[in-house]
Amino acid sequence: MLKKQKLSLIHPSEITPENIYRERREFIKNLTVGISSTALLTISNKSISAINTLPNFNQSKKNNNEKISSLKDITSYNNYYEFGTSKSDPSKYANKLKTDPWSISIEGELEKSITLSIDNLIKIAPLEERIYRLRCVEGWSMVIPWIGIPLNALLKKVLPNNNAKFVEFVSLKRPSEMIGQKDDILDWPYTEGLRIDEAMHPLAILAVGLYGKVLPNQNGAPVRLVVPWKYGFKSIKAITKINLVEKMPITTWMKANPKEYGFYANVNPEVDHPRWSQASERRVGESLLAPRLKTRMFNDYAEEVGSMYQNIDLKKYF
Ligand SMILES: Nc1nc2c(c(=O)[nH]1)N[C@H]1C(S)=C(S)[C@@H](COP(=O)(O)O)O[C@H]1N2
Ligand SMILES: [Mo]
Repeated sequence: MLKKQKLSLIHPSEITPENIYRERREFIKNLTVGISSTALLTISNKSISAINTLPNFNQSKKNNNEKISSLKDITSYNNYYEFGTSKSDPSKYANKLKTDPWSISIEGELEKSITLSIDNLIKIAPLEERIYRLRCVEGWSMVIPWIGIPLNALLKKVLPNNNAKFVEFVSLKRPSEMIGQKDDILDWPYTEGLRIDEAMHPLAILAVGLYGKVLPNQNGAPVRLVVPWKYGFKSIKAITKINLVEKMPITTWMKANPKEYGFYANVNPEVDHPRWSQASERRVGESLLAPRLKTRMFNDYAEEVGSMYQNIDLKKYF
């Protein structure tokens, strides 16, 4: 499906100096240990945390000449309304969330519904590093080194039937630990969706880590979606359910404000949000005086994903 592997699909060995690469190999090896053996059965969220003792990413690492955002920015400037609407709320309050044990149920139009622990989820395919730019509809972006598995590896395992036209994703609802859910600013649980072909696209991943570590709670632990050609709000955090459905799901943001948020939410510099221009973006962490960066069609993945939207009016289906 991918003609040319570019940007974040570049293997780590091609974008890091040899020594960092070797450290990365060690890390990946540790993360994926047991994928082909039964050892993994005993790995819990806690033992995955052993990874936290491994060396940090090198700050100078680049992605297509874009500097990777600092771990501090990635973990302290977040959108996660379950913990409050301010960018600093998730880093303050998300540590209260208990992410172990966790289960994701996969149900709907498929051969057989299953429930997976995180341990079993990461057994489905080798963990990979993917460096993606996260572009928020509010007009800022960050470059984030994710660790995860392709979403399509999971979907292929559960054998969707011919009625499975869309995939609905549902976040956790647990107001006792998610203090933002005590307010009804959104209709909880947070819900998102993709068309089945979008969900099968190799760029879409389920992330369980970033910066060589287990995913911090404020970034969506223990598992979140990352769809790099779409606005950040499609990348739903703390997933508990994946539902294969026939009809297009109504997502949280569509319900909250259908004039401002559509189902597709493809990054598109030519179609503005009513309140924010989408033509350019500010990189979080850069000086406020730095010139804004030009936003690219499909967040620069036009070559990879453009064919999925050839026959639709992107102004109408925003
Ligand atoms: N469950 C849930 N997922 C969510 C959100 C949220 O409020 N709740 N916010 C979204 C938005 S608007 C963005 S921009 C990204 C931010 O991801 P980050 O904090 O890891 O950068 O998460 C998305 N996923
Ligand atoms: Mo966002």
